[in-house]
Amino acid sequence: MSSVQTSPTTTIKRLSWKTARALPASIATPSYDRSRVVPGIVHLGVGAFHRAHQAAYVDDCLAAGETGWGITGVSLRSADTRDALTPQDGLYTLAIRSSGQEKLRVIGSIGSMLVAPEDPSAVLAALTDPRSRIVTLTITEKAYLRAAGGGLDVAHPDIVHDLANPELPKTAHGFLTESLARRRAAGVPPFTVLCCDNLPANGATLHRLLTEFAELRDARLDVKSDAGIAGHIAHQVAFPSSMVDRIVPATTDTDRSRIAEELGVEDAWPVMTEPFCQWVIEDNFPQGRPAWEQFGVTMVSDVRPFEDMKLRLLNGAHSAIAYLGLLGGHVTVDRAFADPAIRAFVDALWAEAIPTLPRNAGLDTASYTAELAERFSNTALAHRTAQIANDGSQKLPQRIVASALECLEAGTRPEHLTLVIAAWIAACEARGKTLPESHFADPLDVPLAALFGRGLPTGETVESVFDLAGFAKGEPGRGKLMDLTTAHLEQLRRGRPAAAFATLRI
Ligand code: CS2
Repeated sequence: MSSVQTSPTTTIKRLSWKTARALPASIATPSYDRSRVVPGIVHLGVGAFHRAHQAAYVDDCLAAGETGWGITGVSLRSADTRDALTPQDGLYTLAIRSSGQEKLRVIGSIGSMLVAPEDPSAVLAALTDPRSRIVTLTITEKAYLRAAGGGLDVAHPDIVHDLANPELPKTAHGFLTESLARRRAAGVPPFTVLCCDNLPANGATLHRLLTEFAELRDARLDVKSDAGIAGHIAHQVAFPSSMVDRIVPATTDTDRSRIAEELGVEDAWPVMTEPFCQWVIEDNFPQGRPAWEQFGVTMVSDVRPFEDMKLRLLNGAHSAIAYLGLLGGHVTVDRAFADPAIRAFVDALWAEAIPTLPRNAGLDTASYTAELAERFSNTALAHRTAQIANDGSQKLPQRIVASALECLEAGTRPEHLTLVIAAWIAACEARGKTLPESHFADPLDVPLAALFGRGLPTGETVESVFDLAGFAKGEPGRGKLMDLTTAHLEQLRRGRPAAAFATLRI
């Protein structure tokens, strides 16, 4: 039996299929026979979000008797999740937390785990296995390697590497393209690619980026376009878009100890989440799919309205709360949201963004924002503002900049939206000063630090940041957005967010 050595004298049993049978009755455990489950889904990016969301839906399907959809989890970077879960037979605890309540459930849908940098061939083998009919992804915005402006970042070292070494890829693009090529050569139908990241039109976006990558690969291998893999990916592979939603704060050591006490055995990596869970998927799965709709998933023909509403209202507000919260000294979302100035700001932000959402799509924005307000007030989650603050340059385009540009087109002034951009810049500038140096991170940290080091006037700083991040690239409203952002950043540079709020008369 696997175990954890906690001190020279005590050995605590580890969560596993065997120990799960003896857990307290209040904890739900998988009731299915895992030896009958075959791997049907390969998931890239097996982090906490996937384990709180998709893996739980698949666990429901397996509990209902499906056997063809076990998950092979792949980490594209670190071995941490594999190291934590493999000794537990892939099992882990999902803690569903609301103010004053916690429900525990053990999830068993992840059958095995692979670490791409350790063994890229094993990942390619899993992706090429004819039983793998769906590949899902939660690799975060930055792993799509988009250049400023949206196309593939062809100069990125990992893209350059993967084009030169197609059999030893590092990126999702490299793995997907090589395995689709091998499947085609072996006469195995392509898997369906289901993107689950917070990008607009995420399936279509990945489809475009992958086709671009495959075109470069074909050109390098000197393959004629009709024989190349790019045409196959462009025309024969399905990329349904999906909207995913569940708030998943990072697990802390306190969480680990509490869960171990509840279970009576050690779980090296339990996942914390909220009761709310939503998944809306475009129903385009030529090789079949689990009966997700029986477990609360909404299958639709066009995910766009749901996606826009979620990105602009939930994620947009999250980023606002994160940066304004950090500048105002709030460590968690619920504490920041309880600050009357931030709460009023978020209401005003929603009022600005809502008119940019698709009309006649049946969206009920009033109940959506009321529910968001409840979710943001969940005191049991302790969702850190610094966690959401990560990767702002990758997140703000779809959460904030897109709606701000549409406000301008419609003739309204996106004052609150541009204040979020200014707050992101101010929070980045504050690191190493009023905020700890590595409080949060961004792929642009190195050029941003160089830029801030030049001590430029506010307007020039804003323009350089827009250039670096590609915000509103080529858009007629870019100048106006920069002006509004500059006015807010002037205020924020002078003091606390209160000064900037005052301009907005909050
Ligand atoms: C958050 C999201 O960290 C972030 O950027 O806004 O992870 C958010 O919690 C999820 O999208 C909720 O579904």
